[in-house]
Amino acid sequence: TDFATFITGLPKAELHLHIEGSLEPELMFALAARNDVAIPFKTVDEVRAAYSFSNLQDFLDIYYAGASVLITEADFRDMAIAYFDRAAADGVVHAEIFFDPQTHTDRGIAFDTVMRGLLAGMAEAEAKHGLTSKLILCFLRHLSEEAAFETLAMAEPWLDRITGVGLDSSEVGHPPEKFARVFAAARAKGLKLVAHAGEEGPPAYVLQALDILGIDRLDHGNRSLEDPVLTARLARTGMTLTVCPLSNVKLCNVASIDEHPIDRMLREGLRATINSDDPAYFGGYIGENYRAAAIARGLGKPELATLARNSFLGSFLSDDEVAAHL
Ligand code: ES4
Ligand code: ZN
Repeated sequence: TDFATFITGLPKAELHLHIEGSLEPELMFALAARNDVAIPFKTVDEVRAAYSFSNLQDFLDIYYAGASVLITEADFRDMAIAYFDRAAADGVVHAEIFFDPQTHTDRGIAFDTVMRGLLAGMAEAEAKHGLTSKLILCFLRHLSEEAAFETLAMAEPWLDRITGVGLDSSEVGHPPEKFARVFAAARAKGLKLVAHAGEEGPPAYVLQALDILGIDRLDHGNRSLEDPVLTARLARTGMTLTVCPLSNVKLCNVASIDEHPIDRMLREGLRATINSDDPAYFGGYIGENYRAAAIARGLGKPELATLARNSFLGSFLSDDEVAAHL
C-alpha cells in the first residue's frame, strides 16, 4: 500500500536493537549444524511456536539459549549482516546496536571474537548499503557489578569502536543504582550511557537511570507515563525514548497493540522513537513496528515523519551528521 511504501521510504535510524535478538530460527539452525551445537528444537516451526512469552524473563530464557549457537567470528558476522540487510530493506540508514558480551564470554567465547565478527558485519553493511552503525555494549543487570567491571576491562582495547554502554536483561530486582559505579567509570572513558528502564520496572527506576546513572538516552521508558512529573521532565529535557511496540505486545507490557501509548507519548511532547528490540523473537523488524503502531493508533504521515526525525535527533551521530539526515 501507499502507507507501507511511505514508511519504508522514510529514512530512519534504529536505536534499540539487540543484535542477538535478530538471530532468526533459520540461521540458528544453520549455525547449530555448522558448530555442532545441540538446540532443543527439531524444526524452525517448533522454534517459532516456542516464541510465546508472558513476561520479559520468559523471553530472556529462550533468547540466551538461542545465543548458544554463536561460536566463531563468522557466526557474529553472518548474524549482523542478516540484520543489516533486513534493516536496509526497511529504510534504516543508521543503526546503533546493542550486544551482550557476557552472554558469550561466560560460555568461553573470546570478547575479541565477538568484536571482530560484529565489526566485519558493520563494515560490510556500510559498503553494501551505505548503512552506518555504532555499537553499544550492554551489561547484563541480573549479573553482578563486579562482572560488569570485568566486561568493561575486556572492552578496553576496543573502546575506540564502542560508542556507549547500556543495561539490559531482567529489570525488576536489578535497579539502575546497582550499576552506578560502573556507569561512572564508563562515562570517565568517554562512553555514552543508555539503560533499559521502565519496561517492566517502575518509574522510580527511570529516575535512578537519570539521576544516578546520568543516561544520555532511555530504552523503553514506557512506565514513565505513570508519573506526570517524570513525564514532564523527560519532555522538557528532550530525552529520547527508544520505544519498541511489538516487543511491548509480545512481552505483555501492553494488553494489545491497540492500547500502545506511542501516540500519547508524542502528545505529551516526548522525543519517542520506534524500534524493533529483538525482531527475530517479536514478530517484526522496524518497518513492521512503524506499520503496526501507525494502524493501531492512527498515526498519520506527520507523526511518522516526527518519529523518524526523532531517531536521528536521539542518535549518537555528530550534529553535522544528524543535520545531513534531516
Ligand atoms: C531485551 Cl526486550 C529486552 N529487555 C531487556 N533485556 C533485553 N535483552 C534483549 N532484549
Ligand atoms: Zn531491549
